[in-house]
Amino acid sequence: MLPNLIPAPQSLEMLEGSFVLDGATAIACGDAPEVLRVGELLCEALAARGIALKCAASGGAGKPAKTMRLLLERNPALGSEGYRLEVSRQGVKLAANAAAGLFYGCQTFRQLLPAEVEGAAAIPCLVIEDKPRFPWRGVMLDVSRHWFPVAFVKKYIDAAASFKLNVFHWHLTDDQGWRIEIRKHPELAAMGAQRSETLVGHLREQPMRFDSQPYGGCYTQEQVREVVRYAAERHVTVVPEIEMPGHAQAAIAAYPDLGCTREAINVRTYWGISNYIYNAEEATFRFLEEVLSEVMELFPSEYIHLGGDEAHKEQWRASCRIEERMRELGVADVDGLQSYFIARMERFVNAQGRKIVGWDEILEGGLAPNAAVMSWRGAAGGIAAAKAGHPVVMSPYSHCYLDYYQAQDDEEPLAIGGLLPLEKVYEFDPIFPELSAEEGKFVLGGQCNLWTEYVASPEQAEYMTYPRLLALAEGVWSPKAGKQWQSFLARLRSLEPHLRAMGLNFARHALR
Ligand code: TNX
Repeated sequence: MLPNLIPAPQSLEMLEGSFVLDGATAIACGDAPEVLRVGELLCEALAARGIALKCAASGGAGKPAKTMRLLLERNPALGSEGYRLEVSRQGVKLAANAAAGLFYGCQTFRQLLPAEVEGAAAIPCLVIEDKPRFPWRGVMLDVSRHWFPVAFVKKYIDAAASFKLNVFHWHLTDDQGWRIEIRKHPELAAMGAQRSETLVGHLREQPMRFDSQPYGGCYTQEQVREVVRYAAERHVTVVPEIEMPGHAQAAIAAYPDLGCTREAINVRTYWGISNYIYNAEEATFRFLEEVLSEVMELFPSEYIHLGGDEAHKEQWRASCRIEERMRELGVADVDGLQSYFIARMERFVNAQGRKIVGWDEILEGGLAPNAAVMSWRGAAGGIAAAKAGHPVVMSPYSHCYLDYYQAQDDEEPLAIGGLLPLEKVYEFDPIFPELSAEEGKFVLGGQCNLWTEYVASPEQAEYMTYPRLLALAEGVWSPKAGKQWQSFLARLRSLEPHLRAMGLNFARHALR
C-alpha cells in the first residue's frame, strides 16, 4: 500500500520491508544549528505521537542501535526546499541542500507514521525525492475583524508548515481594528485596537443589531518578534499587511488628522467597506513611513504587503483639499492618486531593500514599478500583472476564500456567503491558461485567505481552514500532472488521525 502523504511528493519508490522507529532510535543532526533545530522539532512532533527519541549533533552518546540522519548534502536537482528521504530496514537518511528541505522531509516522515502508534512505529522502506512546484505557498489570517491569541497564531503557522506552506500573510490592520503596536504612534494600539461593540448576525440582516461588548486586542512588538521567530524555525516567512489608502478607519479613529474630514470617528463596529480613507498630506505619508519603518524592523520578509484593496474614493472626490493636492502632485484623477500613493510608499520600502505586494486594485491607475500583485478578484489582475512582467500570487476568491461556506447544509455555522467546497480548492491551479510559459514564470504561487468577519474563535478559524488548506497545499507543492481528486480524498481520509494528533478542529464533510 502507498503511504498517504499530503501534499503528494514528486516521486516515491516503495521498497521491501520496514524500519522500526522506537526509543532506541537516535536522530543525528551534525553540527549546523539550523539542522539541529529541525531535528529537535521532529523529536517534539514524534513525542506528541508517543515516541520519545534522542536528538543530538552526533546521534547521542554511545552507539545508538539505529539512527535517522539529517544531512546537508549538495544535490542541484532538489533546489533550496527539496529533500531526499531514504528509509531502509537499518535506518533513515534524509538529505537536502538546505535546512528548509530537511524540515519538509521531516513533515513527510511524520505522515509516514501509522494511525495508531504505541511507543514504536513501523515505517515502510522507501525512497522519496520531492520539491515544491511554487516558491510562494501561502495562507492569510485576518486578525483585525477578530483578534486571535499569540498561541493560536503559532498553532496556525505550525499546522500550515506541516503541510509545507511557507508564507504566513498576517492581515494586521483594517477598519475594525489596528492590531500591531507602533511605538512612535501609540494611539494606534490604544484607540485603534479597540471597538465599542460588534455586529451580531449577518451584515445583510436589517436593522443591524450589536452586542454592546467592547472588543479589542493588539500584538506587542515583543509578541510579533516571537511569532516571526517561531515561524522562521518552521521555514515560514511572515508577510505583514498594513492597509492603505482605504481600510483605514481604525487608524483614522486613532489619529483623525490622517483622514479627509478630520472629524473624530470610531473604530468600525460592523462589516463591509468603510468610506474613511487616508488623506494625501505630507504628514500622512510621513506617518505611514514611520509605521512601515517599525514594521520592517520587526519583519525580515522580502515583501511588505500594502493592501490597496477596496479603497472607496468618495471622500477624495468630495474634498477640495484633495483636489488641491492632486494638482500639486500632478495626478489627474482619484485612481491616479491611489497609484501615486502606493508608488510613493513603494519607493520608501524599496529604499530599505524590500519589495511591496498589494491586492490587485493596485493595478488601477497604473502599477507601481516594482510591485508584486496578489490577485483576489478572479485571476484577471494577476494575469495582467504577469503579462507586464510583475510577480504574482494567485488567490482568487472563487477558489481560495476560506471564509466562504464549505457545504450547502443548514447546519453550517454562519459565514460571509459564497460556496467553496473542498473539491473546488483542490481544482485550483495558480497557472492560468491565458499565460504563456514565459509569463507563467512570474507566478510565484498561490494562497488561501481567512477573512474573519464571521470567524470569532480559534475553533471556528480551524473549522474553516481544515481540510481546505490541505487541498491548497497540494496545489502549490505537488506536480500538476499527478493531481487526482479521488486519490487526494483517500489520502485525506487516512490522515484523519494525523490531524487529530495535531489537535486541529477540521470540517468532516469530505471525511464521512
Ligand atoms: C474582500 S479580499 C476583502 C476583505 C473582506 C473579504 C471578505 C480583499 C482584498 N478584501 O476586506 O474581508 O472580501 O470575503
